[in-house]
Formats: sequence, structure tokens, C-alpha cells
Amino acid sequence: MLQDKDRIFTNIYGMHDRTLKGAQARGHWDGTANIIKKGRDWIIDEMKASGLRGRGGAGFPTGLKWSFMPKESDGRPSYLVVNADESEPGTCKDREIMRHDPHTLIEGCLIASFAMNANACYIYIRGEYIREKEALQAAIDEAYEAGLVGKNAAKSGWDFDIYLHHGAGAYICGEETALLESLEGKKGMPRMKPPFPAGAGLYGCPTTVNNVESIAVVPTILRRGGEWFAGFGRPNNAGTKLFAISGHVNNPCVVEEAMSISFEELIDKHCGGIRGGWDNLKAVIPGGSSVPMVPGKPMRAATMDFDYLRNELQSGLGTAAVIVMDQNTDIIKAIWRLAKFYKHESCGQCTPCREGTGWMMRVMDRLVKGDAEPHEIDMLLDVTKQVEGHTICALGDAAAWPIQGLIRHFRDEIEDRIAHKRKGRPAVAAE
Ligand code: L3W
Ligand code: SF4
Repeated sequence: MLQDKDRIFTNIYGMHDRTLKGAQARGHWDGTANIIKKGRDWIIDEMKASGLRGRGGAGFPTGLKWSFMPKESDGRPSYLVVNADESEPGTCKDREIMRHDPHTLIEGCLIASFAMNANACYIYIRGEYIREKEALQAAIDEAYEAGLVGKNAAKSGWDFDIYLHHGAGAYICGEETALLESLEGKKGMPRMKPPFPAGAGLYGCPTTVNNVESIAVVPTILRRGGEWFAGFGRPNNAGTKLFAISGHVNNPCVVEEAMSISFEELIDKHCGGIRGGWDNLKAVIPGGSSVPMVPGKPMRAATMDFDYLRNELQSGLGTAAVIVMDQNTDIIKAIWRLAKFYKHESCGQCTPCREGTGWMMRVMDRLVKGDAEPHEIDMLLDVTKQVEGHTICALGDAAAWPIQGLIRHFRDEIEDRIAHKRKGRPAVAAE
């Protein structure tokens, strides 16, 4: 288990002063100019050495992503954009950083922007995060007032401006290119990639989009050293990580832990165990609803990191939003609810996603009621395969995977419900 001295987020539960004074007392903004004076190459090399992989869901190596940015300007400005559009079902970790530890994010923005030759950073925060927006804006104002950002930021010699942009409540704006479109004042619709944002991002200029947690850990990594961060977890799955655990555990929480902690330890140590005990565990979505679910038994022994969940359990760490479901869960209805979410959030620009999400939701609606024909289960699976991999952005895959997981692991339950309804017994109704 991670020791308190190794925690990066020292105010995640809001027990301490979140203002600049409190943040400085906890070690933030300490020697920021000295870090910057070590130069871009040193910062990027340390980030590579840390092994940090992006905390927004995809797990792309952060140092490598930064190295894609042009070293010399070709006349276009470079930008850092922080993705604070946290909307993945079950995910509420960045919210805690912005509420209670905003200064570590702002300091991270300055250092990361310098490393990528960017004089400006935009933070795109989700529309529903109103108090978080206020907390973050107050911290930005304090940082300007104290000379930590703005001209000659933190006496580093680097001029740096930071802007907070409030979204309007669309999940798709968390997809990095839809976010850039929205920031430019257009409809939040994903762009085709390539070009990746590092080549042509905000206003067609070199841009890196990073998740809040990925940027907020940067100052501590650089103060303590990349090797220190790489010492947690295991190779290719390094560092500390915020886990957001919800559902049928005794104490749902957000907690910073070492990557690769076992699922059992995570739940027993921090959540007081599964409601009703381990035998009552039915299924877990380990990384936010965009990753497939895993039934209870293999999940108990799982290692909570990118590679284990992908290679051993055909799932993923995603945003580490762990959604726990016990034996009382109507698993068909739970997945129907996700299907409804993705249908609502599809931007509609590509046919397989626009039509497929509606189609999948309507079949799921009948499965919940037991009103479907048995052959429709395979038909539904076939439709998920037509959507998966055939769309502009990952929302299509994210809509397909929970349904594929349901059919793979709980087919018996779907068949039982259909058989039950055919015998004229009442079935659970979808709302
Ligand atoms: C330059 C290349 N850059 C990749 C960059 C790319 C992006 C990053 C990862 O989706 C997933 C999605 C959600 N040259 C590059 C390159 N990049 N190749 O690396 O890219 P990618 O395409 O692997 O992923 P993505 O499009 O960023 C993110 C899943 O995360 N998810 C969570 C979603 C919700 C939230 C939230 O609420 N906070 O994040 C959970 O699983 O479904 O699969 O920057 O440009 N050759
Ligand atoms: Fe829009 Fe869906 Fe296509 Fe993504 S996959 S671009 S959300 S229609």
C-alpha cells in the first residue's frame, strides 16, 4: 500500500487549505524556476524516465507525446490544452484535484507548457463542474497575483498565460479533437486523426492535449525525479494513480495508490470490502464504462494496471474508474443504461455510431424486458462488431464493448430472461 509520504495529492479530501498559502506549505510551487532552468530536454527526458502514461484513458506515454511537439517554432504558436472534461461514467478523480489541489495542476501547466515551447495553456472543464471551475479560477487568479503565471512566470524568464474554458455538458468534448473544435467555437465533433494535435491542433497549431491528472503529477515527478515515480507499479505501468471506486462497496472513494495494486487490496484497504462480502461480487467495470466489464471471480485477483487488465482480462485500466456490481445488480439493465448514455452522447457524424448506438439501445431495451427473440442476441453482437473499429472516434468502440462484455459473460442471464418472459411471467422493466 502507498505510504502517505509518497502521495502526490496531499489534499485530495479537502482537509487542508487549498489556497496558494496552503499549497505552498505542502510543497507546491517550490523551486519551479529551477526546474524550468534545467531546460526542455531535461524535463522531457525526466518525464520519459518516469514512465508516466496518460491518465485520461488511453495510457499513451506522456514524455513521448511531449517530444512530438516541434522544438523550433515555424511561425505558429504551440499550445498546451488540459482535458478537464471529465465525463466518463464512474470517473470523478480530476474533480478532486481541481476542487482541493488546484495549484499542483497550475504549476504543472506552466512546466509542461515551457517544455513544449507553449506560452499559452487552455484548460477545458466540463459544463457540470461549476464549483470546480470556481475553485480553479480562484487559484489561477491567485497565481497571477503572485507572479507565478503571466510575464516572467515564477521568475523563470518564461511568459505564460492560462485560460479556463467552461464546456457546455457534452461527453464527446472529452475526445481530444472534439474538445479542440469546441474551444475554437465550433460544434464539438471529433476530427479524423492523423493529423494528430501535435502536428495540427488548436487553430491548426502544434498542440498537446493532456488529462488533468497527467499534468498535475508533473511538478512532483520533476522535484523527486523520474526514477522515484518509476519505482511504483511495475515496468510499463509505473507510478501512483488516482482510483475512483463506486458502486457496491462499503465505502466508495477516490484514492491515490501505487499502480499495479491488486483489486482485492484496493477494495479491502480503501473501501471496506464488497457489500455483503466477496462472494457477493458479480462484475466489475475496472476503468470507466468505455472498457469491457470483468466477472467477479477473475477480477478479485486482478492487478490494477494497463497491461494486466488488457492482456489477461481483455478489459482495460481506462480512467481507473472502478464500478463494482454485486449479485443484486440487474446486469442487463446496467448495460442498457450505458447503451442509452452512448446513444445520447453520439455526435452523429458517422453512420455506424449514429445509427448503431440507437439500434443497440433499442435491442437492449427489449432484452431488459425479456421481450426479444433468442436469435437477437447474436444479431446484437454482430451489430456491435459493425460499429467497433468503423468510426471516427473511440465513442463507437466504447458503446460496443459493454454490450460485448455482457453477452460474453452473462449470456445465460439474457437467455433466462427471454425464456422467463415467454412463460408469461413478469420481467424487469426498463425505465
Ligand atoms: C502523435 C501519434 N500523437 C496517439 C496521441 C493522441 C492522444 C493520445 C492517445 O482516447 C481513450 C478512449 C476512451 N502521433 C499518436 C499520437 N497519439 N498516437 O496519444 O491517443 P488514442 O487515440 O490512443 O486515445 P484517445 O483518442 O485519446 C482516449 C478511453 O480513453 N476512456 C476514457 C474516456 C473519458 C475520459 C474522461 O472522462 N476523462 O477520458 C476510457 O477508457 O474511450 O479509448 O492524445 O493524439 N502517432
Ligand atoms: Fe461522433 Fe460517434 Fe463518430 Fe465519434 S464515433 S465521431 S461520437 S458519430
